[in-house]
Amino acid sequence: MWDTLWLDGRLATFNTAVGAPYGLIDHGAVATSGGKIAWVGPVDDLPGAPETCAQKVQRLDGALMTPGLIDCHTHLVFGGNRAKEFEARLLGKSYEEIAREGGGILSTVRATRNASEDDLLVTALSRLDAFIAEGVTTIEIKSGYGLDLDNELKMLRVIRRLESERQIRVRSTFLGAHALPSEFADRPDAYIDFVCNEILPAAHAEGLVDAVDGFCENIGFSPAQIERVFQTATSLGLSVKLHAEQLSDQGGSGLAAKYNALSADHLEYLNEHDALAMAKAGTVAVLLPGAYYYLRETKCPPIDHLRKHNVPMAIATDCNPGTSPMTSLLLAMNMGCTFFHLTPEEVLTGATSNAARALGIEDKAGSISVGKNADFAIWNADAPAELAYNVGQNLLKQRIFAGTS
Ligand code: DI6
Ligand code: FE
Repeated sequence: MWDTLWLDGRLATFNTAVGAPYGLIDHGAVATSGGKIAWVGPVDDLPGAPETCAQKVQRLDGALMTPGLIDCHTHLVFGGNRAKEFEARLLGKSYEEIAREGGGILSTVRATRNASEDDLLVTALSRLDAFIAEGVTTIEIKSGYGLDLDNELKMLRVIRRLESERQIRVRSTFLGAHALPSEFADRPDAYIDFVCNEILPAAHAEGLVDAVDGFCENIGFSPAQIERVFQTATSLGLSVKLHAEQLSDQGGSGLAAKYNALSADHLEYLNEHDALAMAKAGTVAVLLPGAYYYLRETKCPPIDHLRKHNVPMAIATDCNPGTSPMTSLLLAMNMGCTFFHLTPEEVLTGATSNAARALGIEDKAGSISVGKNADFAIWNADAPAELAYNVGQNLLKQRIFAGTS
C-alpha cells in the first residue's frame, strides 16, 4: 500500500527516460510513500484499482503536475535594501557617485552586519514565502554580505534556520569571496587568506556549508584569488561553483570546469572554449536573466555555444538587493525565453532537473522519478509552456512537499 496516489494528472516529469518533451505523461499517476516517489506512469499501467493501491487517492482531474521548482542561485538573506540607490540613479546620479557615498554592495554589507540574526530571519522569510507561493520546494541561498567571521557565520545560521521555519529544502552556499570589505581595502590577497584560513574552515566545522562560491570579476576577485578559495574548498571536501563572466571574460568558467564545479553562473561573456570545458566537466550553466534585465545588459549569454556543446542550462532569480531584487522564479523563466531566446522546455528543465544538478542533488530532486523526494507543484494550466508564457500570473494550485501539502 502506498501512502498517496495522485491520479490522472498531466505529468511533466522531466525524466528523460520517458522520451517525450518535458518527460510528459498524459493521464499519469504518481504514488508516494514515506515522502518519496514510489511509482510513476500512465494510469492504465497501475497494478490495481486505485483505492486498493494507496491509503489516500487524490484526483488531479487532468491538471498539470511538475516537480517542485528549484531556484539554484539566490542571495535571499541580507539586511536593508537599495531602493534609495535605485531612486538616486534614476534621478541622474552615477554609479561612481553612489559608490563614493558608500553605496552599492558595501551598503548591504553594512546593513547586514548591523542586523541581528532574528532581523535577518524575518526579512528573509518574507521573501522566501514569495518563492514558496510559486511552487518552489528547494532553494539555494548564499552568504557573502557579512565578509567577516562573525557576520558570515550569522548569515549562514540564518540560512540553516530558514529550513526549519518552512516546508522547504535549503542549500547553503558560502560566498566569502563576494566583495572586498572596507577593512581590507587594497589588500585583496590578505582577505582571501582570511577567507581560506579562518572563515571557511569555521563555517564548515559548524556544518553550515553545502558548497563554496566566489565572484570572479574585475570588481570582484581574480581567477588566481578564486583558485585559492577553490583549493581550500576542495581540501575540505566541498563542491564549488562560481559567478563567472558576468561583466567581462575573466576565464572564470574555465577555472570552474578545472575544479569540476557544480555550476558557473551568469556567463554573458563566456567564450566557446570555456563552454566546451564546462561541457566536459559536467558543469551546469546557471543563467540569471533578472540581473541581465536589472543592469540593462545587452550581451546575452552564448546560448548557441551552450546548446552546441550540450552544456546543461539552469535558470535562477539571483534574488539580491543590488542587481536582481526579484522573488519570482516564474518571471525569471519568462525572461529566459524573452531575453535569451530559450524555449519553455529549456527554462522549465532549468528550474527543475538542471537546477538540481547545479546543486549536486540530482539523485534526490528535480524530476518525477521513482526514489526522488515527493516534491511537486500542481498548476491551473494545461500545457507546461503556460508557466513560462505568463508574466505576473501565478498559476500554482497546490504545492506538495515531501508527500504532503
Ligand atoms: N553578482 C551580482 O550581480 C551580485 N553579486 C554578484 O556576485 C550583486 C550583489 C549586490 O549588488 O548586492
Ligand atoms: Fe549572484
